[in-house]
Amino acid sequence: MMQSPSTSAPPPPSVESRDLFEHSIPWTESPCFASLLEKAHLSDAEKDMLRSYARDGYIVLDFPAPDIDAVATEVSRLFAVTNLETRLQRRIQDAWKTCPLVRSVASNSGILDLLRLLYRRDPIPFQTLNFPVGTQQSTHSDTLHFHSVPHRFMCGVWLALEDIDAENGPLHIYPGSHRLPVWNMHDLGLPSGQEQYAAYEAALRALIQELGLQKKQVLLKKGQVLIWAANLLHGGEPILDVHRTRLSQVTHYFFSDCLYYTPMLSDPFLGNVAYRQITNILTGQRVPNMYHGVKIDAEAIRDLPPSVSMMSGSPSKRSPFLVRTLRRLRAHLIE
Ligand SMILES: O=C(O)CCC(=O)C(=O)O
Ligand SMILES: [Fe+2]
Repeated sequence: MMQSPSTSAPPPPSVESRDLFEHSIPWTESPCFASLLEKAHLSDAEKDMLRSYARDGYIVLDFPAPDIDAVATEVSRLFAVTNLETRLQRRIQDAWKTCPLVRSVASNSGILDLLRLLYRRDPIPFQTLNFPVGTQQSTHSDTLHFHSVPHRFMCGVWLALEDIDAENGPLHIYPGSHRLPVWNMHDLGLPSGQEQYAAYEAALRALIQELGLQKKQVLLKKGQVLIWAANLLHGGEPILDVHRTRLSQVTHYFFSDCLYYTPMLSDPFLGNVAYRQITNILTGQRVPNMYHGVKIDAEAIRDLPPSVSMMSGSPSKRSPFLVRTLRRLRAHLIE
């Protein structure tokens, strides 16, 4: 006798519903965090730190390596010898590729152990940025630039290579703001792309005002580190003393077994996902994009026919209907 498809389908894997909230989001951001923490075999100090990261979305600690001066000297030297364009940009991206000390900061084993505790997955340092002075960057969430599926498996680790005070453009954060929903371009009704960044910044300013979020300047001593959760709102304060430097390094980390992508450049509901091909700074190797335990070939997805992957590939491959829709969306926003 023929069986109906539903009765012949294999039973779903047996999984405690509670476990889903452990693996689909970092445990410190899970609705089950309190009970997960209770079951965890950790010291009281570790539990306190995890509770504070869960509540505030950041922690500050001493960088677990002694020779910060050597890193600071090396990073100033990088800016002294680099070309004019980089000096004007006031940042060097991925100096880890050529500078062993920058790489050693990104690969510090104490930080990696801590991130393993905070995220319960293997951390993957994938980008370094070094700054000679404050960035004065407007308030944003890093989820716009770096995001993962499952969500929020990303964090920033920011090391002060000299003392930071109110005068030399410290970082600012909005404690607890990581618990807000993720507001990326399409969540705000904006089409993807750098052109809409000003609208994104304005939306976040309105959100902060509406919710009455309280800003905190992060005044770090040389050798201190700030770790922040993916969705914590943060930015750079104005530089009050233009003669001051603000030598620093930020390393951005993803975690194992995720899809990695750039939401700012993606329209997921139009089939356009800007996947990232990240390199693990620890190994120098590419990291596969993983979805439900399966390796995803981002290049192959991009080459699917237009009816399947509607907005990806070259413009000539795109569905005319979606091209028109996107054009209308953009025109509407610019009006
Ligand atoms: O260093 C700063 O002022 C901002 C850095 C930042 O936003 C980041 O690295 O994600
Ligand atoms: Fe950022």
